[in-house]
Amino acid sequence: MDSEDIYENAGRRDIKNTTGAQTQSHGRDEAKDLKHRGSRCLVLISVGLGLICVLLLVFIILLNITITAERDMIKSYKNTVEEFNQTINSLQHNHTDLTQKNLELETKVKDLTAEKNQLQRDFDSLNKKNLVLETRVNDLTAEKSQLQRDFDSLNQKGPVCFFMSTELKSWSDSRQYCRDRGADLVIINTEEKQKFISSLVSEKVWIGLSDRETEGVMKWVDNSTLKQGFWLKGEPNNANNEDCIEMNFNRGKPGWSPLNSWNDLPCSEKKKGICEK
Ligand code: 2F8
Ligand code: CA
Repeated sequence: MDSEDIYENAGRRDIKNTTGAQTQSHGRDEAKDLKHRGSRCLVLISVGLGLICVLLLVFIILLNITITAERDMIKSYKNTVEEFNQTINSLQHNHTDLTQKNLELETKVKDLTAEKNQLQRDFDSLNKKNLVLETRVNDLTAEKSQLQRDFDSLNQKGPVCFFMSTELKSWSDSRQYCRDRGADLVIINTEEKQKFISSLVSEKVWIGLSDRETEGVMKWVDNSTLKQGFWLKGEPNNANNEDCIEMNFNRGKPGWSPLNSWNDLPCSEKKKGICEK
């Protein structure tokens, strides 16, 4: 029952009771009571609404706090994401730098490897040249020693002289011819001597070289072995049991030269000999 009904009913009752005074006073009390109850209802309703408002307010405040907290969290996430992005960018930058440096280093390594290979080739080539030069130095040292020995020997012997036998004889008889005169068939162990003897002769002559003892092992009359020969092309060929050596004089012969003039012949052939004293 709302307040209007209450007042309406109360009014109706007032009209019904207009005839009696007792009934009038009783009606006034009821109206008062109704009014009082209506006021209480209003207070209760107001309190309820107030409570609802307070609850709503609390709810709104809590909601606001939650929203603010979530907003802060989102902000913090955003900051973190931004930091991650910056870190990723920086890492990408570093990666690009490192890739570039790696490429540069690879190129450098390639260049250095090529340079190293070139240096190795130069080194090998120089090593080969050095070996050749060392061999040459050794040869020249040996030659110098030989020349020194020859020089000493000549110094001991006194002046050297060469002469040619006057008769045509076998190699042995020609040697004997020289020995009879305090000499022996000539030993030729240098280019200079070969050229010199060659310039003296104008016919084929015996020299002091043979392989009579052992075929193929040429020995001089002082028993030393042959070191350097001045052979005609294709000689010695032992064509007909040929163990004794002549200095050939045939300037028209193909391949002949002052440094290419020796030939092996049968020792029995008769020719003059060059003696050395
Ligand atoms: O008389 C022997 C002599 O004969 C030739 O020379 C003329 C041989 N030469 C060649 O075969 C090229 C010599 O070797 C040989 O001693
Ligand atoms: Ca020969």
